[in-house]
Amino acid sequence: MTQMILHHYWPSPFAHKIRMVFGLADVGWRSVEIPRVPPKPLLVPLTGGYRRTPVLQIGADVFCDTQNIVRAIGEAGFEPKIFPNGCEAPANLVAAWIDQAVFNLAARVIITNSLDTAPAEFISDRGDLYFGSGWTKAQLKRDLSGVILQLHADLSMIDRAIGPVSGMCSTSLSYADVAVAYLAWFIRGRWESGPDFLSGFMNICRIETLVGDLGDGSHTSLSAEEALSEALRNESNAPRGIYVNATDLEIGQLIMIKPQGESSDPVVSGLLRYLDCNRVSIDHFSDDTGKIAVHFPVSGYRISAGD
Ligand SMILES: N[C@@H](CCC(=O)N[C@@H](CS)C(=O)NCC(=O)O)C(=O)O
Repeated sequence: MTQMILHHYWPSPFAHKIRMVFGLADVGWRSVEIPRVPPKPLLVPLTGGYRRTPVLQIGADVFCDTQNIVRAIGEAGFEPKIFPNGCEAPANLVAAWIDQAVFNLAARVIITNSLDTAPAEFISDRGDLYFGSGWTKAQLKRDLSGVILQLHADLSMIDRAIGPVSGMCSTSLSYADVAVAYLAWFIRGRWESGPDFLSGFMNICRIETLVGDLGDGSHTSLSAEEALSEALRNESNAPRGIYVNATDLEIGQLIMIKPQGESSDPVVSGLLRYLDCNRVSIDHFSDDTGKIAVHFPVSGYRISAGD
């Protein structure tokens, strides 16, 4: 199998989650650094327009969103290391809740605290992405203390669920612990009160250290241009078909995909290649990549017929 390529930037917390999964499963990978804000002209030919970070490329297959990326890494033979003792279902549930609910609270706290110090272009981009178009600095500041309370409540729940020994969902570390660790890494590194805030959660800190000690696998650097030509040289062998009853979509039909919720994420469209209850895949073509398959998760995404 061709070695996996992670398109990411080093300060990205979601990318850090995937780098820690590489560490957990001892995966060798290649690193393509992408810009922190659009335009991302050497990334979007691979994704059909999806602009979030990270993205995983395996030849002519491109996986968007970390829940889908982790599934793809598991399918490449690393499942037993990512989900020891068959803990896949509870680990995915924990990670999904952290990604969708708890991460957002942490992002609100961190962005609100950097409103007056981070570059204006960055704040404006992330505000539209995470809070939708109507957000204001004044409202974020008014909401801050309540958001910190919610974050505290969620971290307390996580801390109690971990307990004083072993991992959260298994006797050894799993993807659930990686999800806890990336959240802690984000809060500790990007919020000046983060280390103090986290010091009240001993079990979270224990997991953060254990996962951090695993490192991030071994990687080499690759240019974005080389990654595009790798897509061009390869062909996707990803399956075709519809394996879910609750849909009237058909193979080959134009569909639209967008992350759920109020955000400035662009809509991605393409011809439906595959759909099951976890994954939706489209066929995509660009001059830079040739024919490729782009894969998204179903959970957390709006999928509809294209017009
Ligand atoms: N649900 C997505 C969320 C990814 C996400 O929001 N990533 C942040 C970076 S940590 C992002 O895309 N920020 C905007 C950007 O990089 O352009 C996932 O799990 O991959």
